[in-house]
Amino acid sequence: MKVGVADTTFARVDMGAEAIDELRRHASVAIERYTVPGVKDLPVASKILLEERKCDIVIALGMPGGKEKDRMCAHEASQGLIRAQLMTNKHIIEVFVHEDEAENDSELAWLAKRRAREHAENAVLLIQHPERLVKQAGTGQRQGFEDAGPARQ
Ligand code: RDL
Ligand code: RDL
Ligand code: RDL
Repeated sequence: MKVGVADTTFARVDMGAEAIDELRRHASVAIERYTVPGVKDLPVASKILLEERKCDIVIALGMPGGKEKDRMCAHEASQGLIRAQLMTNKHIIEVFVHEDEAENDSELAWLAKRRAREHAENAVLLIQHPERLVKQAGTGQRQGFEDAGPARQ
């Protein structure tokens, strides 16, 4: 199994390194990294990782800033990532951490690292153990902050 890791220099946390460290716990996983300037560059980097560098799945990590134009930028990047998935019929796990999700720098670093690791785990499950995700269906999983958990009657 080969996992592509696409990340950005715009992000204020090295989310790519965090995802790779998590992936390295799985001996059977080969890793290919591609770093671009910002989130809008992630769709083509991801498509190249899937098509030319023969990855089975890509983890695309980025950090939209807190301004309105950054949110627009993130939405556009997200649309591009979805298009790239439909063009290749392969998953691209989008790991975005909005800068304004965190109260301060230390929480931002914590959140970005934890979300990167949890989605790296999701990528491995999607390819190698999809039945384990079926077991988690409807359980209110979140990446980064606490899981929401199942709604109870
Ligand atoms: O193609 C070069 C850039 O346009 C591209 O890297 C953009 O994604 C960069 N960028 C913005 O121009 C912007 O206004 C980013 C953000 N906001 C942002 O919030 N997060 C990014 N890039 O990763
Ligand atoms: O590719 C990995 C994730 O980006 C993807 O699974 C998203 O759909 C996860 N997600 C969000 O990132 C988000 O901000 C979800 C929601 N909100 C949401 O409200 N409901 C979801 N997913 O099912
Ligand atoms: O319930 C609180 C959060 O889950 C919610 O605010 C999400 O929208 C936060 N979020 C993002 O903004 C995002 O871009 C999440 C993801 N990506 C994600 O991949 N996984 C999350 N939240 O759990």
